[in-house]
Amino acid sequence: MKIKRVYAKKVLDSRNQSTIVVFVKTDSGKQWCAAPSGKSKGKFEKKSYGKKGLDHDIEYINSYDFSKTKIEKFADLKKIENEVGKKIGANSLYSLEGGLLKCLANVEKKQLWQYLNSDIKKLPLPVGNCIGGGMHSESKDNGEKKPDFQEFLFIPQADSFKKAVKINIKAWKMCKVILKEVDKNFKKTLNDEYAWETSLQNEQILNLMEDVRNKILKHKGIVLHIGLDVAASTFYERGKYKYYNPRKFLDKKQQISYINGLIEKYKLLYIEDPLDEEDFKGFSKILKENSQHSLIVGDDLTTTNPERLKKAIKYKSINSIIIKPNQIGSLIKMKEAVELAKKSKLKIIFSHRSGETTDDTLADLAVGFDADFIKTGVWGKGRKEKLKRLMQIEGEIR
Ligand code: 2PG
Ligand code: MG
Repeated sequence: MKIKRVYAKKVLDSRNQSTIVVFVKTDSGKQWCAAPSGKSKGKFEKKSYGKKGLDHDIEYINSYDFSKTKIEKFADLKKIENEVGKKIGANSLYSLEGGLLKCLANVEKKQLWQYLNSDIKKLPLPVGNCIGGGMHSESKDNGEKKPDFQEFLFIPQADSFKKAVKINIKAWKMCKVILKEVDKNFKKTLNDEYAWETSLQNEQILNLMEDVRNKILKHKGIVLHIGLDVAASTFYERGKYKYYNPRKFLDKKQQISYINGLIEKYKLLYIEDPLDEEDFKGFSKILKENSQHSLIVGDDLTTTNPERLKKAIKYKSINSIIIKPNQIGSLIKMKEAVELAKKSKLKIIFSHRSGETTDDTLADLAVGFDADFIKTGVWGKGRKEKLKRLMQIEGEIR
């Protein structure tokens, strides 16, 4: 494949902050890929941009001569990483590699997911953020509280992806109706990921979600699971998990038993980052209790990094992993993480970031890498594009 032109520029994400988009022109066609940006980032994520920042990454990509770089297959992205990977950050590298990869698919006249794996038998299940707290939600100036957990998730199972998305939207609308009744501070505002903002406490929300689940389950043939992204590192400080709503400080042991209790009480299917990002051993205590019935998911713990995943496997910390391409930047390393996770029988969840663009590459990656779930939010700008793309793929493979 002959690379004719590579052009990078700034684009605004859903939080109106600048991120990067890269356009790639080759003899097989033109493609683009934009990077999202996280807010509750893991400490071990690769930096989004190089030392001199986004503008410098853009200048660097725009002035680099790619005409002599021969890219013929996925593994050749390594050449890009060797040549420019050390000079730019993870967002820039991901956008560049994503654009090139889509052009490689063009060479074979395939869509990206087909290029990665044309023998796909399943689509991922949608994981939808219905109610939000933590770093993704605003605290109101009048001192109103927000939930300490970051994401309250619904995970529907249905006989099609489209139906599953519809169930999530229905559940999200029902959450609004109940929040209006039970939260006197509810202002119908949505957070970064289009989840409802509320002043309710974690367990009040879980009760509300059970209510929604029971109402929806009345419809035959529907399964609706409840999940959480605790994002525990965001409120962990010097040995304590600091809760504000209601105020309580838990030590590591107390946090583990609190989480185990919630899993049991609410039959949680999915719990992401229940503990701090350095606590591999603590995760393994939660997994040991719950491995038969729940997904204990690493995000900030593993940061799509094969080395950290190896450690999580060694300690038996998790049975599921979040894959966010821009946490690591390198698609080669991302693939390595996915393959290692599969080998160890972990469930795979491809995930959006809280600041999103309208790019839908994530959907093709999730399908092509045979993910079990995709976490994209329920709907809304930056989210719906990925969900629509999955529905389109569903139409093609059925
Ligand atoms: C997470 C993500 C996405 P952020 O913690 O899982 O929901 O948040 O993109 O802010 O890191
Ligand atoms: Mg997370």
